Amino acid sequence: MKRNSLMNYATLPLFLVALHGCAPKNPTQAITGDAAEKVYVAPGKHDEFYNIVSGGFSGQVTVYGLPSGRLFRQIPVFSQHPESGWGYSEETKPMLMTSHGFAPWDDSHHIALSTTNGEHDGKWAFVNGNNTPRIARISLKTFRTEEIIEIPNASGNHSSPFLTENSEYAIAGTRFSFPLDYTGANTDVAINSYKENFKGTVSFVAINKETGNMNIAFQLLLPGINFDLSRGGRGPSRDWFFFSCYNTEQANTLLEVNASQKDKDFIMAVNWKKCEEYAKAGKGKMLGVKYAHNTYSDETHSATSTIIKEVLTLDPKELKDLIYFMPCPKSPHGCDVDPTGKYIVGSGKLAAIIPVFSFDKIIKAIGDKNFEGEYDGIPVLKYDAVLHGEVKKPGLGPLHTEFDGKGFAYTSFFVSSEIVKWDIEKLTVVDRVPTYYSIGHLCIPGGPTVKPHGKYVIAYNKITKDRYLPTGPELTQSAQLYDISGEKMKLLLDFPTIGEPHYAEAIPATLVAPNSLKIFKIEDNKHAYVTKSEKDARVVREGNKIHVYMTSMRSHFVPDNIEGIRLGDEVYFHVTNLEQDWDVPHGFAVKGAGNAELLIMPGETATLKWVPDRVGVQAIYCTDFCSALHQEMQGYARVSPAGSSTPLKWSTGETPEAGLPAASK
Ligand SMILES: [Cu+2]
Repeated sequence: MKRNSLMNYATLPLFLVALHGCAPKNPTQAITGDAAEKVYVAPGKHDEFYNIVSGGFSGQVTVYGLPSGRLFRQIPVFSQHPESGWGYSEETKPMLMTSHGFAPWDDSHHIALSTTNGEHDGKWAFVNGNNTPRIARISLKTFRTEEIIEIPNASGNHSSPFLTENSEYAIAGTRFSFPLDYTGANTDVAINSYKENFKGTVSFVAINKETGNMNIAFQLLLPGINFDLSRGGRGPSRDWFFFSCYNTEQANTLLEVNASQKDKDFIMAVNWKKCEEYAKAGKGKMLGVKYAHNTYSDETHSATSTIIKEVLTLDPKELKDLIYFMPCPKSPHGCDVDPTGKYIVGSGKLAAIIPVFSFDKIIKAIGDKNFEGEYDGIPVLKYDAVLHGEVKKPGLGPLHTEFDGKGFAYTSFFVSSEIVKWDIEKLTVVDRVPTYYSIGHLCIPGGPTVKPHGKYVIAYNKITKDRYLPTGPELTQSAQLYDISGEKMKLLLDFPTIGEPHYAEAIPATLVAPNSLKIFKIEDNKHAYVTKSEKDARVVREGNKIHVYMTSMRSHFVPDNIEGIRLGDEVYFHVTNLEQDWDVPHGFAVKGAGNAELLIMPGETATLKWVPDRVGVQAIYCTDFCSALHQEMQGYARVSPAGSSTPLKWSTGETPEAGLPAASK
């Protein structure tokens, strides 16, 4: 057996390399004559779509315009971001708290835009953190992260944060099974006791319809296998959720060989309505856990982090009619539901076909108890009983599928580096187009909704190679835009991305732009240290803490001269930007601060903590070029020795020359 495994180990990578050799040889020829015209957005004109893209190992989310591919914004989510002070300012530090403490990084993979009745509603974007399992919610009004919830009993939160049809729930499925770490669990076990001791979970995170606020409603306890991707049903299948599962071999080492032994793994069908019913009926069990729930308020401009200590779990081994496995060839990755909700597409990374499952047949097979057996106490439906059909010879290495709403599916093929368009009813391939190179996810605007907006498909590629000017060993990450309005797909544009782009969604600008917030109203600012006018600016000592109530306005700070700070003090600069004009942020920085700058939006308050490490006078200044006299927007903070008697003093406009009036004090 061992020899056999090693032989597979040796030959499999070669097989994949050989397949990779199928990548197109003549990349520039694929471009069509009218491409430039189709992606050109004239200066001053707006794009038709927002493309909201996960930032991969940057842990952030980026926003581009389509069809231009222009970068608009990098939204800080799971990682500190010096550009805006995210995770550095006192207000935002709690957003990065986890049960492991302060975690200033994650690996974000998938975007899910909120939907109502299965259609984009333009309210929120959700994104998963893989490494420290988390889901974040971004407001599409402010393009800021408003909430992050950690997922307990999870490891590698990959099949996440996909949504139900009315955004009732976001999903978080563990990728790695492991000895679950709820209170009292035995976690100190031998790794090769995988089959016995390792388990998986899928969490249903409820979303408040009005506020978007999340809470973990319940968690399913599942067999120890890997959960990869998922999609909520829609229309007839709206009460169900589908997950691709691999490593049903339950291997704990050399998975590239040992998790590729079986011809078929599973797609797991979960009746989430039933789960909800059982959870409400008290059929679950509370387990002791520890996870962080962080929320950011636009009223206080501050975040709070709370540790939660229990989670409701449901055990499908006891509650029999919650989940079913469907055999799916081979090591499935993508698991996608078409806009009608009638078909579920599995994409086996090592499969030579694409299986398409029929929701009607799944329901019938469940009713008829048409099972081929059980897997770890869960019924396994018969493959032939639930199959709509197979797409034959579609390509090599299918990963993900999106839909155009006109009866066609578009599947990405990593190994053969192409997008393949096929007819969902007839299961026939109708077009294929090369990608440069090795596409992972793909996105059609509205592709995962009941009403795709069509028009384009975007390829998010894993390898860039020769597509851009070289920048040393590391090349830019990249995406490609294709026109799908006609019968044949046409390559229009390459555009660079920040971080490895995993999944993305695109939404018509008309659903988002009109609601975009321009300023925070200063009168609504409820920050604990707000300064609403220059006359209220002051400096307050509380023991060794100094609170500077500071304002910024073009082009000065009040106060801009501060004395009486002593070595050993902690200084908190609470800067309120008094501007009430769109797109006039001010920055704040001080020499010797061990964190980033602040970037403060009009009407907002933000706090920078400074612990001076030496005696002297340090400059403070605005970091965002705000006006013609931005370079004059500066001041000084004097630090005296510990125990000094220098009085606490602050001012703006006070000069040694007699007769010059103080601008304020
Ligand atoms: Cu400024």
